[in-house]
Amino acid sequence: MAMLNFEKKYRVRGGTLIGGDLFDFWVGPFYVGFFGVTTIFFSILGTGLILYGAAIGPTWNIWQINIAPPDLKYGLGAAPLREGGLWQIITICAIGAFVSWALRQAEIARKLGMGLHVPVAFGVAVFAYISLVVIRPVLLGAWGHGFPYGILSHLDWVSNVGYQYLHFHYNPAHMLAVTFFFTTTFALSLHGSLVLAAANPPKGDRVKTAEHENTFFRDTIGWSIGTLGIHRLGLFLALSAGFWSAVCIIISGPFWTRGWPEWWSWWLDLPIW
Ligand code: BCL
Ligand code: BCL
Ligand code: BPH
Ligand code: UQ8
Repeated sequence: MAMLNFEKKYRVRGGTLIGGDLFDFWVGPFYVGFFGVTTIFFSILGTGLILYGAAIGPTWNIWQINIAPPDLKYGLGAAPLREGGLWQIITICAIGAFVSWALRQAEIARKLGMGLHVPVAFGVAVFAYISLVVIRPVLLGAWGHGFPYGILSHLDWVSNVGYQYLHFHYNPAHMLAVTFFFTTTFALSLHGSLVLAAANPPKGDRVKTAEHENTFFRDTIGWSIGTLGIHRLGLFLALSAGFWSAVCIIISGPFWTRGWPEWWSWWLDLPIW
């Protein structure tokens, strides 16, 4: 793979978080690093265990392969391998792989003298995953509350848990999360289309500038958030979507056990009616 001059200049040692210059090198385009090795370790072990689980399971049908968490009776204890123990080890591998991935991103950012925005943003996705398979199960007292690892089975879990609270759409944090997801897509579609409109003029015409972009939205809606502002807004919207998703599932069970529609009775109970 061709290497840019810029990349040659920045392929220097140092900036690692631990271990000095242990594994501080590149393989082809990939930076390795200590956390690259731990990523590979957890990913191969976790994926291997999923394949092993499929091999001892009833099917190789890709849609139906399912690695289920332990029965609720095992509480927060370790379960036998075939009865949820596999799920527990795979969960440890997944968290190990995701955290290693974020730490490797942090090392790459430090080498380049960049901010840690990307690993921090990824941290919100990891937090959402950990809220599903660690935080909520621990608060409810059983690993059995985690979601099963299977393409269709994990959808069944979402549906079942949703109906357990009668109508999940009434969960206020779910409303915030859904709204942030929609708003993120809205913002990215405005941003992508605006940048392409300015940067892709017809043949022979000049590439337009940020001033044009600002003016387009001043003419349209009376205000422009600016070229830096749209990226701040996008990051805020996307991280809010992930954050409120984590909140909406953590509160379902540990803090609210009835149907979510009932939660809204506080509105009818206001003393002003
Ligand atoms: Mg899910 C759908 C993975 C948590 C609700 N989900 C999907 C599929 C994919 C997936 C199979 C497309 C996702 C996508 O494009 O994302 N889900 C997945 C993973 C996790 C996860 C890996 C996780 O936390 C580790 N899903 C959850 C939790 C629910 C949930 C429990 C709330 C978030 N998910 C849903 C619903 C749907 C999915 C509802 C769907 O309709 C959709 C589907 O079609 O299901 C059949 C965006 C990310 C990218 C575009 C980046 C690329 C990601 C690739 C495609 C992931 C491949 C995963 C692979 C099959 C898993 C095995 C890994 C190997 C062992 C290494
Ligand atoms: Mg809901 C959750 C939208 C209807 C029940 N629901 C969510 C949220 C999101 C949403 C706000 C999932 C996003 C998320 O958590 O991402 N729901 C949504 C919408 C509707 C909807 C838009 C709709 O009707 C239009 N939901 C319903 C109906 C209920 C319902 C009413 C079912 C009947 N909903 C639930 C339940 C849950 C949600 C139950 C949740 O648990 C879920 C939630 O909030 O979870 C937190 C977060 C992202 C992740 C968890 C992914 C993490 C990825 C990790 C870190 C990396 C994976 C790497 C991968 C393995 C690598 C693959 C290999 C490479 C490709 C090589
Ligand atoms: O590198 C990246 O992107 C290119 C990082 C990443 C990110 C980042 C990255 O920097 C950021 C900022 C986000 N994701 C942000 C977000 C959003 C909000 C904050 C949120 C909506 C979101 N990511 C969601 C998702 C989803 C969803 C919605 O389901 C998926 C599937 C992903 N993100 C996926 C990814 C990866 C492409 C990448 C990333 N987000 C992280 C890659 C990584 O961690 O690699 C190391 C690990 C492996 C190569 C494999 C590990 C295998 C495990 C050991 C076994 C599998 C276990 C698993 C639990 C089984 C699940 C089965 C399913 C069928 C349910
Ligand atoms: C066999 C092997 C892999 C050996 C490796 C050797 C080795 C020992 C390596 C160690 C290091 C290590 C741990 C490597 C792991 C390699 C693996 C397995 C990687 C998996 C990669 C992965 C998770 C891929 C998924 C990608 C995917 C499906 C993304 C979804 C679609 C999206 C969102 C695409 C993003 C497009 C993109 C590249 C954006 C980046 C970008 C942004 C965000 C941007 O803002 C911008 O403008 C400023 C850009 O332009 C500069 C961008 O490019």
